[in-house]
Formats: sequence, C-alpha cells, structure tokens
Amino acid sequence: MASPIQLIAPNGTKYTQPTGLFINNEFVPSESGNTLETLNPYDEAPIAKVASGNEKDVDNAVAAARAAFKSKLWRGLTPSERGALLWKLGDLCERDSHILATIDAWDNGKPYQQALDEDIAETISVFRYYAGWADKIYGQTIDVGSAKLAYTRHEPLGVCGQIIPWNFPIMMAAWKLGPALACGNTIVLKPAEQTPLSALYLASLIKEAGFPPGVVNIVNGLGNPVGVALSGHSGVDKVAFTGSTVTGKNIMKAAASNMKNVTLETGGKSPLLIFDDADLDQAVKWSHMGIMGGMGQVCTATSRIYVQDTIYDKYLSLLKDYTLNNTTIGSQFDESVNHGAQISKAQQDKILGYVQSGKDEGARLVTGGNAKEGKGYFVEPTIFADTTQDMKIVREEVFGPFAVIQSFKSEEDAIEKANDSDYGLGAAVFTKDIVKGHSVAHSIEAGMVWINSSQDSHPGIPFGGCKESGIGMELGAYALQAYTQVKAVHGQFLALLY
Ligand code: TXE
Repeated sequence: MASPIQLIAPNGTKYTQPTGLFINNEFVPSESGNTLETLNPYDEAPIAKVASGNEKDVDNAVAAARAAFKSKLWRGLTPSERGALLWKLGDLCERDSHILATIDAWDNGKPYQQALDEDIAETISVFRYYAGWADKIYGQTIDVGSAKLAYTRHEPLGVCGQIIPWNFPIMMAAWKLGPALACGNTIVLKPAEQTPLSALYLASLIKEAGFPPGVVNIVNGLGNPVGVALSGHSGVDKVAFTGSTVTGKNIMKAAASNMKNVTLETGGKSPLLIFDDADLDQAVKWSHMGIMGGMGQVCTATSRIYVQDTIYDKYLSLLKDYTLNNTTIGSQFDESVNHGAQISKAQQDKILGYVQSGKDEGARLVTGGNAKEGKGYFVEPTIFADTTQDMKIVREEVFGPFAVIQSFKSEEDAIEKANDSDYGLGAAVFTKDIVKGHSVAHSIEAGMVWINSSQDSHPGIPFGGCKESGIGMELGAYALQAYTQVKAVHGQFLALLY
C-alpha cells in the first residue's frame, strides 16, 4: 500500500492526499518504486511526490479493469444502479468541492475561485448529467417483416484507456469518466504528470461512492512510458485523449495495433470574428475572456481575432484598456487575483518564444509579452495586432494568454481567414444580424461555433473538433456513441435452412 499524506494548502485547507497508483480500489506503489514530484506554479515549491508508473503498472491496471468488466459486481448492475453510483460521485464531489478546488488551484496555478466556480461546478454537473443517461442508453427495433425480430443493442466497449492533460485536471477526468461509466465500461485513466493530485483524490471518492474494484484505475506517470503503454496495449479496447495534436497522432498510430476505437480532442487556433454591427463592448469582454481566461491554456481559446476594418482601431484601443484594467497577476489563493501562473517553465518558455517570433515577423505588440520578475511561471496578457496569415503566431497554437489580431473587409474575407488553419475546434462570431450570425456559423470549419459569446460550455452540448483538432465528440448524448458498440441482432422466428 502507498500511504496517503496529510497536506495543508497555502489557503489553510487540510486534507488527505493519496499518493499511490489506484488499482482495484487500492492505492499502491509503482512497480519500480519511482515517484514524480508536482510543483506549485506560483512559487515553484514542491507540493507532493506521487507514484509514477511504467508498462508493468499499466498491465496491472488493465488486468484489473478487464476483470471488473467481466465481473458480476459491475456487469450485473442495472443501468439505473450505475446511474446511482455516478450521482453519488457527483454528491461527494460537491461535499468536497473546496478540497478539490484547492488541489487544482495549487497544482495548476489557476485562481481558486475560478477552479471552484468553473472546474468543480462542471465536474459535479457532468457526473450528474451522465448519471441521468445511464438508464436511457438503448438501440432500435427494426421492422423487416413478420418472420424476424431485428434489433440493436448499445453495448459497452470494454476497457477504456483515458489520457488527460493538465489545464482542467479534474474536469477533464469527469468528461472522460462520466460517459464511459454511464455506458458500463471500465477504465484506466492517466492524469497529466504536472497535475496528478485531484485525480487521485477523486479516486478516493470513487471508492467511497461504492464503485466495485477495478472499474476505475488510475496510473500516474509520464507520457512515455504510461501513455504509450496504454495506447498500444492489446488489452485496451478504446483510447480517449485530450492533449497536443502531435501526441494525438502518436496515439492514433499506437491504437492501430489492435484497431482500438479512438476519440481525440487536440489543439486549436480558434478564430473570433467581430463584425461592425456587433455590440462592441460585449465583443471586447468576451474576446478578452476567450483568450485570457485560464491564462490562455484552453484548447478552444479564441486566439485569432479578426475585426472588420471599419472598427479595427477602436476595438484595439478598447481591448488594450480592458486588458490593462482587468488583470491582477499573482497567487491563485489571493482573492483579488484573476490571472495565475502558467502550468510550467516549459509552457512559459514556449509562450515567450512566440512573443519573440511575433516581434521578429513584424507583428505589432500592443501590450504584454513579458514574464514576471522572480519565482513563478507568469506571462502577462499579450496582444499582437497587424498580424498576417503566414505568421507563426497566427498558424500555431501558443496555449497562453496570447491574442493575435488582424482586420477583415467583408464576410467572405472573414470566413476565408477563419478557415485558413490546420485546426477546426471552436469559433466565435459577433454580430447583431441574426442571419449573418447563423450563416457565418454554418460556413466555418469548426466543431463548435459561439454566436455572441466564447467558451460557453454545457454538459449536454457536444464538444469536439474537426481537421487536426480531433476526432469524435465529448459531452452530451454524442459522447455515448464514443463509448458504446452497436450490436445488430437478427432474431429469426423460424430459421430453417433448406
Ligand atoms: O501535451 P501532451 P503537453 C497542447 C498545447 C501545449 C502542448 C504541449 O499547445 O502547449 O499541447 O503540452 C500524455 N502517448 N495542449 O506536452 O504531450 C501526457 O503525459 C500517450 C493542448 O502537456 O499532448 C499527458 O497526460 N500519451 C491540450 C497528455 O498526454 C502521451 C491540453 C497531454 O500531453 C504521450 C494540453 C504519448 N506518446 C496541451 N506523450 C488541449 N487540447 O486541451 C504525452 N502523453
């Protein structure tokens, strides 16, 4: 057994932090004895060491998940009993919401109140939403005449490998676990190495809720070996991933070994279009939130802003003022702070590298572009104007508080620029013209389009992308398709051959 530790967070919250891998409802050390240390991005101070797995640990977790998938304890449950377990899990997350928000704020650097109001609130809603679905997953009867009863069943896929990133640590776990469990699958989840703590705390709630052993297993560790082993494992039936496009492609290749079902939610460079008939004050606020929220570490961040030439200068000046007047940088536990640190030194360096690239390529730096003196992985909200489509900062995902802005002349010009990207995740359009809003939404190559908002999310509304932003949808009823296999049954009333 790996012993849990007692932690006191900088905001005074005391809680018990599990540190082991979670296999068969027990926290166990890794086979190698290796650990990884997680840091507070605000001051770079260590928080805790947790077990770090390898291929052998993945084998153990997959075996546990396979046994659970076959066991009566799980397969014998009625769908509504599965739903009740998920509802209980949502209740336990609500009971411990302050602990969960503290852990994610501490481990990730995001302001505590944002973690509580957004990440944890959505985690609870997602578990409850899929609790409601558990007993409403069924197929069709197909009328092919009176000699046969034909119907479909929507069956669970089996053992699902789920690999998640660090930007919304517990929320990403909930998005993956909710639909998979509602459909009756079993799971091996790999949290990001930067933010393993809330998933391990969630594991203790999964056990407390009463999920049978092996239904959910959690193996922390590095992408290689843990993610690699999971996505290539012959005992895994499906892999679901959120993270970078490069890693998504590697996972797809690894998954081909046994033709796993694959769902990918990868990078983005989402456009936000502002027409000159828009409510400009609202467009400024939403576009600021759309790229600076979560310190820009959001896959759907509306990072490419296109503004009609007639209002371009006015918009730039309003956005700059709004940004300067609405940013307080500092500790995630300081109530006045709304802009925390980036997740890591690597991410901070990556963003600062793009600042240099923007300057080198001749874009105009409107504001920001600097790290903060001293400890912590901070980057100021950064805005580049007068960009062009060929610039690296317009084509590549920065994943930071980093907006690139240019003007457009007409609706056609706006749509052409918006679609000129390898990515197709989110998009936003600001206009008071309802016809224009919807017709632009239909023309944009993206999995999600917001009209007069950005980053709007709801557990019932599907989330996903096209092009190099991914395959398949999460959330909503659509996520159930990602976790079920359709079986067709031909029931002959009198099957006589010859
Ligand atoms: O991502 P990775 P990183 C983008 C963003 C960011 C960049 C790099 O642009 O700057 O990716 O971030 C696991 N097989 N996004 O390095 O590597 C890894 O351990 C299997 C967008 O953190 O994709 C972690 O659990 N798994 C994004 C997860 O994959 C592997 C969120 C994500 O890590 C693996 C995060 C492998 N070969 C980053 N290599 C979004 N779409 O929201 C790594 N992993």
